[in-house]
Amino acid sequence: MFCYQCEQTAKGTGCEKIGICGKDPETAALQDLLIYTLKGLSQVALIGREKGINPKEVNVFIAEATFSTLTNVNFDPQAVAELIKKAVELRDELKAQVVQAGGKLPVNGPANFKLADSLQGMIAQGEEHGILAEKDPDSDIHSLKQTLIYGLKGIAAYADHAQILGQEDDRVYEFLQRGLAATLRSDLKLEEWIEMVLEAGKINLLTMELLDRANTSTYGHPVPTQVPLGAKKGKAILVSGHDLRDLELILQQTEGKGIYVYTHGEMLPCHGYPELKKYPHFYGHYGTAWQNQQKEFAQFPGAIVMTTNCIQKPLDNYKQNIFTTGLVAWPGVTHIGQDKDFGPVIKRALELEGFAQDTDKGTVMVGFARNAVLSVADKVIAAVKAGKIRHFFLVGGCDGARPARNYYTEIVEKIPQDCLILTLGCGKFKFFDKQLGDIDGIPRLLDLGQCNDAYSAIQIALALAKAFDCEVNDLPLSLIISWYEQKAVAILLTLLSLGIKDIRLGPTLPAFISPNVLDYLVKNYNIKPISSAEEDLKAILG
Ligand code: SF4
Ligand code: SF3
Repeated sequence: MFCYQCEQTAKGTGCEKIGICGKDPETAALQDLLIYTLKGLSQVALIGREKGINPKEVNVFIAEATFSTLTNVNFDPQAVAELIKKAVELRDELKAQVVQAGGKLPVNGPANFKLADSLQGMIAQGEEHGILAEKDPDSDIHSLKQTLIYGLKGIAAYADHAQILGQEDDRVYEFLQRGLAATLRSDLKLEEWIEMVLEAGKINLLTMELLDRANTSTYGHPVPTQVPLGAKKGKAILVSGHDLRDLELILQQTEGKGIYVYTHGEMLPCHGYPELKKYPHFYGHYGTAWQNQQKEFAQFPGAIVMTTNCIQKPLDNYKQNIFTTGLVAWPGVTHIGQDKDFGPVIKRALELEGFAQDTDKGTVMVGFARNAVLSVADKVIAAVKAGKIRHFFLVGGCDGARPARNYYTEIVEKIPQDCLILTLGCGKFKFFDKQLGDIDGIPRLLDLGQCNDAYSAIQIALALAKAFDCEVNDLPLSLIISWYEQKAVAILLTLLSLGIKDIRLGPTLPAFISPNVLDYLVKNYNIKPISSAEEDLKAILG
């Protein structure tokens, strides 16, 4: 196997024997084969589009299947194999329609390959189409092709979330297909690849806007909300991942059953949505970020549901308590299927002891998405003009296990009192429960939401730039980003496509970025790796 799509990659270069995330070589090969198959399906879909054939089923499937290969989503070889079979089935159905409409199909490659009958045969096929086997002879083009694929995985995740809540835009689906199919091409020049990668950033902004609309039109705009970190005596279900609809369904299905529902990880900001917080048994938040789940889940006295990334290998001491749904899968873990009947989860929660008593561990504030922040924009702008707010820091992104990530805790602790800190993503768990005070009633730490809510952060920055009649790059704003998986790659591409400069990225730079591509990013965007909290603060604040 070879995989270097995430920040945790082995030795900072690539996982070759087994994934640090727990992905085994068989699943890695199958994921490679799935991406290869999706490239072929995308080629056929693009030709179909020219002939006026554009089935929704194909569009949605390509987004879902691409999302399933994102880090920490699907570890089940059987589930990946089913997706490959479905991709081939859709491809062949679409080919027949395209031929009938007079379309001309590619004569070789993934639009034509014959899928092996057995799982072992599929694994062998996947090995033939891995990242290294498909390597472009030009290492910079190879780097940009991989960057595009990882950006597409992030876009696919956001598109899938938006689609679940009824928001779609065909430009997103078309780009996913064009991007996937483009990676088969050998005729594009370096500049064209750079353009394509930046286009991925633009499409991701559109996708995040769709998702923002999906979330806010379904559940209302988040409002500032105190979330307890302790527990309520009684039976409990813990919901992790990013899928708001799954959480809503769990809240509905547990009504009146004497079960309290808790959020984990990226579900924390859900407490701010009016249409979710209205459930009296939606109690509080448990635990921190994904990399601590083996310890934290083992101690949770109820059932646990993983709705999206980031699942870790379930330990035996809680394997019977954890469930997956949507695109998440782990071999041997009960999966809640498309009927979304969470009955088995409820049953398990009622069997388990639950929390024996009420415990108070304080609270954290969530709900500072764009609507809430922009409603106090006048106050914020006045505070900046009066010199009470010196600088804004966006410290956000993913969390992870690497000790170098303590940088993010340190910098938040050291940011001076006259600065505001905006955050989003699970990276916040490095500092989310710190009491950082306020400036004229404006909390110094504003939680904008999930990584899925990066659109809010961009809208806030654009609104501030408008108010101060300047460009985002001229604002007293510094972006200090932590990345781990491919949604963060998509967001980074969006920031670059908007021309945002001076981003500090860490804890390490992506292994898939070649030295020349990095050089291009440094020259054009002044992107830089994080250094130490002191040095970076000195450089930013002078
Ligand atoms: Fe390694 Fe990350 Fe790929 Fe997992 S997703 S195999 S940790 S590079
Ligand atoms: Fe986190 Fe997995 Fe990226 Fe959503 S939950 S930010 S890593």
